[in-house]
Amino acid sequence: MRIMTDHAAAPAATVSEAVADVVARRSPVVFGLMGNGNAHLMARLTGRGHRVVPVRHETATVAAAHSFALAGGGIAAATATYGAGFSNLLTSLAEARLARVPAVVVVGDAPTGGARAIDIDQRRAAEAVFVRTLVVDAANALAQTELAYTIAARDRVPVIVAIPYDLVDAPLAPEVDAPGVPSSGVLRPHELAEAPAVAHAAAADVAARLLDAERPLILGGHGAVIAGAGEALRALGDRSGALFATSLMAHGLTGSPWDLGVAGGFSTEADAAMIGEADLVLVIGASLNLWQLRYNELLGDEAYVIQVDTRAEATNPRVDAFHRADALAFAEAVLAAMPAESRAGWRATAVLPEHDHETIPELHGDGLLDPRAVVVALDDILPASRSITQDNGHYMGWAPRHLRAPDPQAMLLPGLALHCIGLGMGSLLGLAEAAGDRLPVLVTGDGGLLMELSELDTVVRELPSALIVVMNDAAFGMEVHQYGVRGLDQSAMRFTPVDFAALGRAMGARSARIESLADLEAVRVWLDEGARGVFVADVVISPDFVADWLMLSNRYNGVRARP
Ligand SMILES: Cc1ncc(C[n+]2csc(CCOP(=O)(O)OP(=O)(O)O)c2C)c(N)n1
Repeated sequence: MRIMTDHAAAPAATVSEAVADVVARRSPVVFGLMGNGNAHLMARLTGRGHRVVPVRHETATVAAAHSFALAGGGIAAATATYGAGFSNLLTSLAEARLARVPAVVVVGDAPTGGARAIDIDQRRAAEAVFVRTLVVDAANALAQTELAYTIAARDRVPVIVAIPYDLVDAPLAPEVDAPGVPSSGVLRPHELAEAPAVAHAAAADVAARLLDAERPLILGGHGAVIAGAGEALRALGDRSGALFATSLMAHGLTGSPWDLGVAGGFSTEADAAMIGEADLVLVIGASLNLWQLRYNELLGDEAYVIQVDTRAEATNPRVDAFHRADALAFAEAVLAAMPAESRAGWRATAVLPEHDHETIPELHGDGLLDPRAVVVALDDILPASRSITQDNGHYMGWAPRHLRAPDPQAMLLPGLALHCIGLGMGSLLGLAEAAGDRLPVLVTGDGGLLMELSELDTVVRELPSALIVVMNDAAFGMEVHQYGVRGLDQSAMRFTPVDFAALGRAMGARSARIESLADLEAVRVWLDEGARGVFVADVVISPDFVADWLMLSNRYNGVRARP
């Protein structure tokens, strides 16, 4: 994380200055785009030397704050003006909210005297994406902004701080306290703020079942990442001889050599088959959605499934026993209920599948690159100290499967909650601020990148080092392989190829067009020379190659290929 030392600032005299000063104290970095509603706020922040990353589209403000938090940086602030600035950030706000990621989002708002012709009902728009708005005034600006941070941290949600337009430059009045912390934010039906204490009997029962099982498996999810339960789960697995698997959002959760990787649609056949052999599955902080369960094909019929989660109830009928608890507290309680000596358990006989990269060809039948071969090659080239983020699209299974990451905070997959493309560049900005010495890497598609191409300017301007890998199939590959394959007209799915290497150079990045694995030498040279500045690798992949996981999904959805 780059820490900036703020200049000493005179005490806040206005509403915007008061909000800015709380933001500067609580957020190491602010991602913003200026307009009438937040000009005073942003100028106060930049004026006092606080780290502000000015972006080119408001989507990137919350997307960056989202990834900053997930990468371990803390709660970042995002800021935009009222009306158009606010509506531009709704998509990334919705994603952060659905993904349960904390952020404080400071926006302009209609004046206190009433809405003008240009105003929209921002509070209702925010409520529609389950986000709470705190409106500040001259007497509560400090307290309300502090409250926003308290709620964001406690409920793991983005919270909006709205500054009415007539108050942006209003002098502060004697401060009155903001109302106390409300018992809940704008919660969705299955969400509850706090989990109860762990019941000893439940922990003892799970401990006994883990030790009785022949082939125990621990499947950790994002809830376990949030709770910081990785080490405790690793200890639990080591004690009980269990194997591990994770959800997509918990990639590398335990760091154990006994990890079968991401469970579900992105598993290899061999890993999925092994997961299917487990006779006891302890699911901790994972939602067991259809994709995670590989369309209900992942777990064996005989497996006993225990789910531990902060949600109100089990999220899948496959669950035999449900315990509502915090992942870390529960893992520690189960560990405490076990004898001190470890047993070999499943590890005595388990042989983890080797990933046979040799069988992946460099080129697909059309003579263009096989995306899997590129990702496997990149894994060798990239330094071990790396932080990866990825946009969404047809290519999205390869990075979680083939790229190693030092920990779950270094493999971010924004957009999964809302099923959204176009958040990758914003995510890269946030990831890079929190990544320290790790090389920030974005894997994106040509469609996703073109949606947020303007942020290439921000990335080049703001990041000392970053690699952007464009999986360029000159198509909305996801749509081609889901809908083109059904016989739908493809005119709005396939495009004239875009030269991202030229675009990168024009925007001030180094770049290369990658048409063979040998062309990756350009990336290697850039890395060897110190990875200075931004490198755009325009990887020309086959538009015809279809991912195994998409074929799985098509099979499940009854999609039949038509000419
Ligand atoms: C904001 C948004 N708009 C549209 C979609 C539908 N969509 C999902 S994947 C995709 C194609 C993405 O194309 P690209 O980034 O090139 O990746 P590819 O699928 O080709 O690998 C589209 C349009 C979406 N998920 N989100």
